[in-house]
Amino acid sequence: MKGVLFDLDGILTDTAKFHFAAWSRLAQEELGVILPAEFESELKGVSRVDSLVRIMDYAGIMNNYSPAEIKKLANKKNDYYVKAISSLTRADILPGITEFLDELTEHQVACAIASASKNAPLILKNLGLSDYFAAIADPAKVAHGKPAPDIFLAAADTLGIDPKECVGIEDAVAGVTAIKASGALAIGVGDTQELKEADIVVPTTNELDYKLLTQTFAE
Ligand code: B16
Ligand code: MG
Repeated sequence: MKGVLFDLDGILTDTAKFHFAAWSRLAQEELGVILPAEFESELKGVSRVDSLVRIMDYAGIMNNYSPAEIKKLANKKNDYYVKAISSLTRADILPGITEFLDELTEHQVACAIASASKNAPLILKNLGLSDYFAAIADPAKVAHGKPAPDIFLAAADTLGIDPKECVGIEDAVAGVTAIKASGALAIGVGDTQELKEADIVVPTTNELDYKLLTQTFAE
């Protein structure tokens, strides 16, 4: 095992609540709909524009907007979101993550980010984690979002490591599917049943450690 490909939202920090708050505000102000709570998990790993399309679909107004108007709405949501994540600090790193990254550094395992978020560099900076990652795959440069493997393939490629020698870590079903399709081994963080496609599932980020990675590889 030579590399670890990290999802960001839900693995390094919990930004789903900020995404949901920003989408809820936009939906209420601009589309006149209240989003049900389920949208918080339904939009995990889904790209910005695809999230908006799903929300418009829910509101039954998809056909009323031009591509330019959709872009404007997506930008407005991003303004709300960026404002919210500006308050992120080291205290917002999920349990066990810093220790896990220290262990990987110690064992000279390369780390990359495979996130759908175009805000990944800013989030890493605010969390003080940028230096742990040799690469951040650019979601703007990949053809297909998760569950397609593209972002994980791009992350492994930027590290210069074969995906088969990598482990991907994800909290979303679409993300686990993407990891498996890339050829990397998948560790899911969350519900065993929901993430059953993963090679191994742990309940929280606290259980992530180097030993678990080597065990997953040995199986
Ligand atoms: P942005 P991940 C995903 O990140 C989020 O889970 C998803 O809710 C969000 O819409 C997407 O990034 C795009 O984010 O609007 O910041 O570009 O889970 O793939 O790290
Ligand atoms: Mg995620």
